[in-house]
Amino acid sequence: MNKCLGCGITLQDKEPNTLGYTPNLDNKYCQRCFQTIHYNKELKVSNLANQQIIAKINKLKYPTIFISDLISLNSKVINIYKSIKNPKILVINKCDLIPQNLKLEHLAINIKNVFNIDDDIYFISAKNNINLNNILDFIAYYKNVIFSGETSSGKSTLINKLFKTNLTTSKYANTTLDFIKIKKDNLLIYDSPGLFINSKKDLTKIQVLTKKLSNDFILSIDDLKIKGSGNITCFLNNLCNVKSKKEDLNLSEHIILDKDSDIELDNGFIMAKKNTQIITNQKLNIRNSIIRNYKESD
Ligand SMILES: Nc1nc2c(ncn2[C@@H]2O[C@H](COP(=O)(O)OP(=O)(O)OP(=O)(O)O)[C@@H](O)[C@H]2O)c(=O)[nH]1
Ligand SMILES: [Mg+2]
Repeated sequence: MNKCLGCGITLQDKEPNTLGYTPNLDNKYCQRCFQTIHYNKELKVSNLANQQIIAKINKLKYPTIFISDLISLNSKVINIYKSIKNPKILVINKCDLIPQNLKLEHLAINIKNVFNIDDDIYFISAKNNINLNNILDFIAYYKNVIFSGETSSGKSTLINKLFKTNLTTSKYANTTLDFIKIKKDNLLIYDSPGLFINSKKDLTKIQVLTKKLSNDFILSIDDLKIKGSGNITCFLNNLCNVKSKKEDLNLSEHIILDKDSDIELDNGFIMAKKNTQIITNQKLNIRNSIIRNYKESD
């Protein structure tokens, strides 16, 4: 059976409402990919289980290029990254969106230390062709590699850039539906379905907000409510809904930070200095800060 060149699903011409449908089996792309490519339509599908995808990656045993971005990178993502047993590198894509005053080489060192990672870390932009040579070197060395990572991290975009393929890419989740084997010269490349780890928003811009916490004003970032004392800097997906309102709310989680820390969110993180007092409505995931010597000026 032929597979769709865009998303990897097996093509079929019997069930229009089932994945892989195409009215003509001579077509190279399924109808879903066709509509995504030409009409930028979102056609939702359910997520594959992360364990199933990781099990296949570990079974293939090929060195793995794991892709994330600065806003999505958190302990949940790193735990899944670490469950890949193959030789691997961590690639932080979309570096074109990272504020210029964050130095990428410092960030890479801090991320290694904070998350205890021995593998190489590279910041790249698939969109703007930044630092793609490091990825090409890894591929040239190992010859057979798998691209993995969270949905919408830019795996298929990167493969298209590197190998001039026409994989389907989109701003919506779950674009690639199955493993796609690509042979180029003496290389064997696998694209893979995205992992579903964070609740995702389409990342087109990172907003940086510096706020002074107070006990009277409640800062809301999507569902998170936060008050306290001290200064914080938020690095957030631009689509996060941020509000600050004078409000008397009874919040139950109290924390005093004993070192410079980041509060991990699904679509960003909040950097808070040592001794910041935080009161929130949620249990927080806190890590040592990956930002050091942050200077506000751009
Ligand atoms: N700003 C920016 N956007 C990027 C970059 N690389 C990819 N994107 C965008 O990220 C979105 C997702 O890209 P895809 O290549 O479809 O992501 P994927 O990881 O293959 O997603 P799944 O197939 O769902 O797992 C698209 O809107 C891309 O244009 C980048 O370097 N910078
Ligand atoms: Mg993809």
